[in-house]
Formats: sequence, structure tokens, C-alpha cells
Amino acid sequence: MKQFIQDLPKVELHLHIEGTLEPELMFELAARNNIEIPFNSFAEVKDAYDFHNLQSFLDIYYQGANVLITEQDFFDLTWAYLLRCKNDNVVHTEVFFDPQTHTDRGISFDTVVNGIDKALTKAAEEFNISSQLIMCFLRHLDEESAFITLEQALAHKDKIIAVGLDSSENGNPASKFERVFEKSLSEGFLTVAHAGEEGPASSIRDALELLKITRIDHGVRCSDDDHFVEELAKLRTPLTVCPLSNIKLKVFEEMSEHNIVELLRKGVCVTINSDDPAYFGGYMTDNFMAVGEAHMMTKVEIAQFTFNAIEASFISELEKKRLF
Ligand code: ES4
Ligand code: ZN
Repeated sequence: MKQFIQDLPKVELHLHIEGTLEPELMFELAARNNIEIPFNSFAEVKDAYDFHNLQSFLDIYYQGANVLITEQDFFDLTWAYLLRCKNDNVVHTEVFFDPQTHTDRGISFDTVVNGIDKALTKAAEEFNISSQLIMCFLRHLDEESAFITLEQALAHKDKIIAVGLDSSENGNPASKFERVFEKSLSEGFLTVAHAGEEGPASSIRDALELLKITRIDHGVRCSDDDHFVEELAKLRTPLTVCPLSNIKLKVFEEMSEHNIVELLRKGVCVTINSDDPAYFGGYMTDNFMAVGEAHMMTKVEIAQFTFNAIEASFISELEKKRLF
């Protein structure tokens, strides 16, 4: 099974580029940019990555991003992730970035997007890995900040396919971003949103109805409502599920209790993704392996995760035919 999963072509749809910052690169960039970090060794970093919920992770994740300063830093970060993609046979990836995490520290939007984009372009040329870029609004910040961020993105429409919504779900309802998503849609961006990670099934419904999203990031708590699961299956609404993330952040106690295989068998368009792999213990192959080891599945079922991801991706129909 290990070899089958390793060789399987994969499509990643839920990956925060800031979440690919491995401790080695964090130390390297801290030294390069003269930034203080609160860790003295890799062991101290690993000890700190012991999360009990989403917020305890986010606090450390935003702190880690402080070492990213120059366009070269964003390039190096993205390139390191793309080398992992090559290794895991990821043939297409749709990458999230959080501009506000950087612009709030005085780093320009252009520095961030250009560094990431240059690495994505190079990977297309050298590794034949295709990609899209998705700009996320931080839901713990206010609507005005999201509107300013959208304004900054307009000059980069050629590089950004969609907007998303991430960070703390509880206490920050989708309704707070209804107007900024409406404006994003009118500017031609597609929309996605994190929902139903820690929040209830109703939070997923809100994201679908108020933000007109094309797919749901996480969405695993849809299982609290059987009727809703049937609806999602019927409509083939995609869920970008992140198995190792869900275990690390205690959304499920153990992988054997994860509902992804049950949802797959009910006909929901579930996909496997790595979320913040440097923090959660693994990239795409690791996530597939973790699910495959905890659940009895046929090869056809495992491959269905890739077929679902192709279906859910923002690759054009023409391009899908060419690629697959
Ligand atoms: C995230 Cl796992 C998760 N959930 C919500 N927001 C995020 N940003 C980065 N990782
Ligand atoms: Zn995420």
C-alpha cells in the first residue's frame, strides 16, 4: 500500500504556504534577517508543537511567520514546499497565503505575492507541477482590513484565482465577511472558506449560503447533521479535509475515529490535504498513509481521493482533459 500511495498522482487543495515553514528554514531565515525567535533548538520547536486546539496552534503559527521578510524568503519557503510536492507526486496544488499576517508587520503585499508566484512559475517549468494561488482573509480581523487586502489584490488578479477565509472560526461568523466576499465575486475571484473545523454544521451552511463558496475547507463537522451530509453528497460539494491536522488539533481523538472514509462511502466529494504540514507532522503522502493505515480501504477508494480532488480543483475543464 505504501508504494501505491507514494506513486499515486495527487492534487492538493488545502495548503497554507506559511504552514510549510520547517524549523530548519525558520532558523535560517531568523539568522539571515536578524529576527529573534523564542526557540534555541529544533527540540524546543518540536516541544512547542503540542497543540490542544486550533487557537493554540494559530498563536505559534503567526509567530513563526515573523521570520519571513523579503521576496527571496517567500520564494525559498514556496520552493521548499514544491520540492516536497515533487517527492510526493503532487501534480497540481492550490496554495493559500495570508497577506494580512505580513502586511500588518510592514511587509508589502507585492513582496509576498511575487516571491510565492516566482516559485510556482519555476515549478511549472521545471517539474510540470501546475498551481493556483488563493488569498485568505483572516477571520479574527475586521471587515475593513479584509477590504483593504482585497484592494491590494486587484493588481495581481492574474496570479490569484480565489479568495478564502481562515484563522479562528469560533466567534468570527461567516456573516462578518458577506460584503467582502460579494465584492470579491464581482471582481471575478472564486470563493472558498474554512468552516466546520471547530464550528458546527450550521457554520458550514452559513459559509455556503452567505459567501457563495465553491468548496469547503475542512467541513468535517457536517457529520453532526445526517440530512446535511446527504445534501452535500447529492450536490457533490467538495470538502478539503486535512486528516493529520484534525488529529493534531484534536478535532478527532484518533485517526481510526476520523469520518473521512465514511463520508467518501456516502458519496461526499472529500479530498485529502496537508493544511500546515510543517506543524502537523506530514505532507500529502503522509496524510494518505495515515488514513490508509487507520482505515481498511481498497486501492480504488484511495484513488477516489485524487479523482475527487481533480473534480474539486480550479483547473479548467480543458486543462483537466490535457492533464488527466
Ligand atoms: C489553519 Cl488548520 C487552520 N484552520 C484555520 N485557519 C488556519 N490557518 C492556517 N491553518
Ligand atoms: Zn487550513
